[in-house]
Amino acid sequence: PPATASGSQKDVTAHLFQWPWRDVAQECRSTLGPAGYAAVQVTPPQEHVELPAQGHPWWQAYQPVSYQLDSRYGNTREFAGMVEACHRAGVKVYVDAVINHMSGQVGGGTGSGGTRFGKYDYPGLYDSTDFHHCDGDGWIHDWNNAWEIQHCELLGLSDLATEQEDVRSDIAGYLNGLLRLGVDGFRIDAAKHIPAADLAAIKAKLKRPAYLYQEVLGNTPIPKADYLPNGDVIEDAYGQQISRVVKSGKLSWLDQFGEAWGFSPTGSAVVYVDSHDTERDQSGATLTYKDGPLFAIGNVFSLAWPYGHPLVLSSYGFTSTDAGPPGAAPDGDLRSVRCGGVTSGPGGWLCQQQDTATVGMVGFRNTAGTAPVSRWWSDGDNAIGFAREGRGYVVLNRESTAVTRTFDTGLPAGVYCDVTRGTVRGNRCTGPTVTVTKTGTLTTTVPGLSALAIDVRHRVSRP
Ligand code: LAG
Ligand code: CA
Repeated sequence: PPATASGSQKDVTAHLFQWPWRDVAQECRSTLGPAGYAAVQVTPPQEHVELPAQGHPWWQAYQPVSYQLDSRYGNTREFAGMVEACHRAGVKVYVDAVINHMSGQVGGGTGSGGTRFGKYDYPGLYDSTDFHHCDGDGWIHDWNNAWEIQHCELLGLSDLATEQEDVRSDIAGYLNGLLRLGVDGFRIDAAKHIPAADLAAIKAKLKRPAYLYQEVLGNTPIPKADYLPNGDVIEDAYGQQISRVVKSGKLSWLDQFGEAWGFSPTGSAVVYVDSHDTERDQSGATLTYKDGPLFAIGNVFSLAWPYGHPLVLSSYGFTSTDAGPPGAAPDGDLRSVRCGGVTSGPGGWLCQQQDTATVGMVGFRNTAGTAPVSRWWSDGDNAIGFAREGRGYVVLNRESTAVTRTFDTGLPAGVYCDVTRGTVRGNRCTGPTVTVTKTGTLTTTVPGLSALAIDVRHRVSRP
């Protein structure tokens, strides 16, 4: 990521799950740019299947029909306008690239751009010879077999023969078209299902530099490390562990959170508390918006802690895991996003990227830059505090009762805005402030199930 004027880094990406391009453009201008997000991750933009009988589920987007940018999220012109608007706002655009497979529609169908297709037949693009055909039903069955995982069908989705030169060229053609429109990078969907060498060959065909982060879930039988020569990897263990610790462990365990936990190298890891997939995981293991203050604690920790490049999920309320985005017309067309959803029931658009604490912590992270963690304190249980030396200080209290104490922040004296509750406008904090003394101490009370964070760019007065 690029260095900012102060030498700190911007490295938070907002994933605007299922947002139409015009709304992403507006969000780049109004929130993402001003808040200091580095990038936005958008929904797969290619033509996709249409499944009216299933109520136009969100996952239509993960079944490509062609590489035309003609989807329920918008057309090529709207996509290009979005990239331009985001760039003007200083926000990069990362595309979720579905290149392991095409559709899983055995009977074929008509795509969002009007293309008629069969499961192994995409006119003018792919025919049956461009796909893998495994024995039996063709699906992946043995999840301990690396060959099967990469050469058979994930969920019955027709699996592209990425070892073939013509298939590689068609995929690279799609990605190059996006790069020509100004796209800055790609989330490689289902990367684990594509041999790392095939991805390397596709990457070698790209005509402009592109940032890649590859979705390689787990480490067996296919190690994430195999993919590091191509770019970054999604470290899915991060969200699992942060969820486990916050839900049922102790925050005091987090003092070495990162590589010491067996995670990928910090500079190569993309991390999240939850993703569009894990927020739908029915086991209840994942911290999601449904967890309220516990989610907020995991989220604040994640943005304060210098491991990996965080992805902030912006999603919508749902009861059915298949439910498409809010307010869609019966034909699947999307209306523009209106924030302000509630966290129960279908609920509407949640717009988590606008939450005061999230915006505040994006600023905190940018301000902290590469400053190391220091001055770690814990109550040995579920309350912790730590500095990003000389740049910021954060307290997380997952106990049910308040913590009152004098924290050693090491920060310059002054009055600071608690960026988890307020924003600085002019020289005033819209939320509560706290005072750091000239010895760098802060005496305060942090209520149960809450957080406090201060940083040197949000100091509202000096002594
Ligand atoms: C991913 N990463 O590797 C995405 O993050 C994940 O959301 C995608 O699954 C998956 N890979 C394939 O790109 C999603 C849904 C699936 C859905 C799939 C294809 O989570 O539920 O499968 O997209 O649309 C659906 C049905 C399956 C069916 C399949 C094929 O749910 O029951 O077998 O379609 O017809
Ligand atoms: Ca494959």
